[in-house]
Amino acid sequence: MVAKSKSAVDKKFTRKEVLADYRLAYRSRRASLIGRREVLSGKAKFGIFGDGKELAQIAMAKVFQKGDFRSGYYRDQTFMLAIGEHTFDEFFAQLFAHADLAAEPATGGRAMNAHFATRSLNEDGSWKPLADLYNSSSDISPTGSQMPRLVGLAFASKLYRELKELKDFAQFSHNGNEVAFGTIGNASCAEGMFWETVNAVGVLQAPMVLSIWDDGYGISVPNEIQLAGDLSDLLSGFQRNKNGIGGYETFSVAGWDYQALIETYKKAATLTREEHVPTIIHVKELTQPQGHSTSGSQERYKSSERLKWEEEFDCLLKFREWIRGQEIATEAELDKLEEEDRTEIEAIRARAWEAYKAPIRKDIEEFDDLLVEVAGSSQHIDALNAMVKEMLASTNPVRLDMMIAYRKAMVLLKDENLPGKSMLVQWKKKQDEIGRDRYSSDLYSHSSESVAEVKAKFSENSPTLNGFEIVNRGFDSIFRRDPRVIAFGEDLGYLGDVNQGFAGLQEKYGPLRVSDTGIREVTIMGQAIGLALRGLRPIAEIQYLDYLLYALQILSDDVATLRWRTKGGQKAPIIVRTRGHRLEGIWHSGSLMSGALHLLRGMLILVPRNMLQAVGFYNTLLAADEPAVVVEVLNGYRLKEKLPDNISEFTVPVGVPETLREGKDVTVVTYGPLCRIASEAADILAGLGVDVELIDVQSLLPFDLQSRIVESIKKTNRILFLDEDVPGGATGFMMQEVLEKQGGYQWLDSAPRTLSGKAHRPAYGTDGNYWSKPNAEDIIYSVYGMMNESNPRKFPKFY
Ligand SMILES: Cc1ncc(C[n+]2csc(CCOP(=O)(O)OP(=O)(O)O)c2C)c(N)n1
Ligand SMILES: [Mg+2]
Repeated sequence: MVAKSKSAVDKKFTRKEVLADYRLAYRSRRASLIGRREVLSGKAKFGIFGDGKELAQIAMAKVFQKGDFRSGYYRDQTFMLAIGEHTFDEFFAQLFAHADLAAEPATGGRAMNAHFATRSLNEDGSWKPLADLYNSSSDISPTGSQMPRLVGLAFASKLYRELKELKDFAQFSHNGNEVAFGTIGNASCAEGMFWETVNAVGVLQAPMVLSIWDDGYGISVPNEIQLAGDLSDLLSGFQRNKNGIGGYETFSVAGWDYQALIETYKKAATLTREEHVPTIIHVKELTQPQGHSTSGSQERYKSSERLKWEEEFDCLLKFREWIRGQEIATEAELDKLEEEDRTEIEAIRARAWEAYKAPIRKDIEEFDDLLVEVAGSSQHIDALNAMVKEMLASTNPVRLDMMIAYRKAMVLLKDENLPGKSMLVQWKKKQDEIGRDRYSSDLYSHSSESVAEVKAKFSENSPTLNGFEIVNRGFDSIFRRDPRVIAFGEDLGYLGDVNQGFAGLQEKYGPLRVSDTGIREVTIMGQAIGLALRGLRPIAEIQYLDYLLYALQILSDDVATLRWRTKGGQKAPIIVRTRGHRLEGIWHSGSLMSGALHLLRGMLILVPRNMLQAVGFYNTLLAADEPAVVVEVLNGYRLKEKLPDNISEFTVPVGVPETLREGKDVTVVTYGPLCRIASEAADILAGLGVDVELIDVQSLLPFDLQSRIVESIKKTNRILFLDEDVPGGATGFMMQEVLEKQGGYQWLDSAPRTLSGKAHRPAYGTDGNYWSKPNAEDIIYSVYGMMNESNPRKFPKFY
C-alpha cells in the first residue's frame, strides 16, 4: 500500500497539534545539533542522534498506547520524547554519562547515548503495572539485535488474548491489545536476524508494527551494497495473501510527508491492534543531516547531489513547507517558535551539564581537602599539593582523576607513618563501594540463591522411571501450577521434544503453551526474551547444546546484560533448556561450556547430572527471577531414576556442589555426564587403593557459593578438574574459582590437574568419541598418576 497525502488538511489536524509536533521535531533536531557539538568540544565521548528521522517518529508516537512496547535503536530519540518517556535533560545526561538513575533512568550512565529504556521494575525488583505504562525495551548497540525480542513482545499479546488462564494478569495486558513496535535502520535489514524475525512474526501472526527507517545508508555503505533490491520490493513476498491468511500488511511512505505518515501509522496500528495482523512500514526518503555519528563526516562518502537532495528533503523543512501551505502558521510565527525552542534546549543543555558536573566536583573537592590535610605533615607536601592543583584546574573533571591521584599519593606516602593515611584508605574504600554500585551492581538479582531448598522425598512407593519420564512429570506439574509458563522449540510441541520431555503436554495444555517453532534459534531466544519482558515465564529449547552457538550472541548481548545495563530496571527471566555433551559426532556431542560461561555472565548456567536434578533446578528457577541455561545430559533420558513424591515442590539450590562420594586421597571436581563416568572410575581406583572424593558442581554460574570444594582439598590435598570442554575451558574456570578465589592452592601437596576433551570437536563414532573425550581410563590414569607422584612406592607406575 502506498499512502499519499490528501490535498487538504484533514479535519483531524488541529493547529495546536501541528504546532506542537513541529516544535517537538525542531527541539529534537536542536538537541541533536547541540549533542554533536558537545562531543566535538570534548564534553562527551561519543554521540549518535535521531536527526532526519523526527517526523516518522512523531507519527509512530501518535498510535503508541499504554501497554505497548517499543524495541528499537539509537535513532529513536524523537519517539521517546514524544511519548514522554525521555526528556531533554535525560538526553543530555546520557550524552555526558551521568551515572545517576535520577538523572539518567534508562541505564544509570552505563550505556552510551541514545540507548533508551523505560523502567519495568520497582526498586524492590517487582513488576510495575506494564499494561498501564508506555514501555520501551532496553536498546543495545549490535545492529539488528533489537529484532529477536520483538517476536516475544508481540507473541505475548496473542497469549494474553487467547489463553483464558492468563486473564487474571491485568498488570501485564488488557486482553492482548498491546502492540510491539519495532524500529530498524535500512542497512541493519541486511542482518540475518531481521529476516528471521520477520518470518517468525509472520508465521505467528503476532501484533507487531515494524518501522524501517530508510536513509539509504548504513554508515558509509549505500543500499545497493546492503540489499538485493528496494526493501519494499524485497518484503512484498510477506504481504498477506488474498484470503487474508498469514504474512503482513505492508506499507511504504516518505519520511518527510507528515500527513501521509500519520495516516499510514493509524491504518497499520489499528489493523495490528485489533486483528493481530503484523504490519511493516517502510519509511523511505529519510535523511541523516549530521551523518552517522560523531565518529566521522558524511562528506567523505555521500556525493554532493545526495547531500543537496538531503537538504531539500529534510523532513523539518518539508514539514515547515506543509504548515505554510496549509496556512496553519506564518514564517514569522514559526521563526518565533524556533527561537524560543533554541533558547530552551540550550538552557537545558547547560543545566544538564551542571547537574552532571556538580557531584563530581564535590567528590573531587572532598578528596582534595583530605589530601591537603595529609600533605601538611608529609615530606612530599609539594608533590601532593601539585596533584591537588592539577585536579582543581581541570575543566572537564572526572572521578578517575582523583582515583589516579589517590594511588600516586599512596605510593609517595608509603614510607611515612602519617595518621591521615588511614582516612585516605577509608575514603578509597567508600569510593570503591560507590563505584561498584554505579558500574557493577545488578548483574544478577541473586533471587535464585535465596530459594529455600526442599529435598526430594522418596518412599517405598516411589516408582522407578526413565529419565525422560522424570522431566516430563516435572514439566507437567510446572504447567499445571503456573499459567505463566510457556514452552516452545523445535519439535517440542506435537512430538513433545526429541527426547519426549514434553510428550503429551501440548495435548494437555494446548498449542499456545507448548508449541513447535521453526528452526530459528536466534528468534526462539527472542520469543523467550519478549515474553519474559512482559511477565511470562518462557522455557525455550535449543535442541542440542551445540546449537547454543546460534543463540549465544543474542543471549550474551541482550539477556545477560539486561538487568545490569538498566541498573535493575528490566529483567527477562528466561529458561533456556538444552541437552548435550554426549551423543555422537561433531555437532551432537560438543560441550561448549566455556563459551557459555564466558559470554553469559549475567545468566545462570546449570549442569544437572540427571533428570531429577534438572527438575529441581526448574523448580528453583521458577521460584526466582533470573535467566538461566540448563544443560540436561543427553544420554540420561533412558537411564532409570526414582520419581520423587514431591516433584512439584522439591528444589535444587544453585551454587551448591554435591559430594557424590567421600574420599581422602584426591578430589575430583566435575559435572554433568562425567559424574557417572568418574564414579565408575572411582570404584576401580578404590580397588587400586586410591580413595576419591567426587564432587558434582551442578551449577557453574553461580559457582560453589559457600566454598565447599576447598574444604575437600583441605582433606585430600590433591585436585583434578574434569569435563568434556576444551583444554583450559570450563576446567580452567573451575580451577580459578577453587585455587584462586577459594584459596585452595594453600592446601595442595600435588600440582593441580585438569582433564578435559581435546581442543578439536568430538569425532564421530564410538572410537572417535573415545579419542576425543575423557573416559574412565583417562580418569583412572590421571588420578593414579597424582598418587604415584606423591608416593611411588605405594603407587608404582602401571608401566
Ligand atoms: C553487529 C554490528 N555490526 C556493526 C555495527 C556498527 N554499526 C553501527 S550502526 C551501523 C550502520 C547501521 O545502519 P542502518 O541500519 O541503516 O541505521 P542508520 O544508522 O542509518 O539509522 C553499523 C555498521 C554494529 N553496531 N553492530
Ligand atoms: Mg540507514
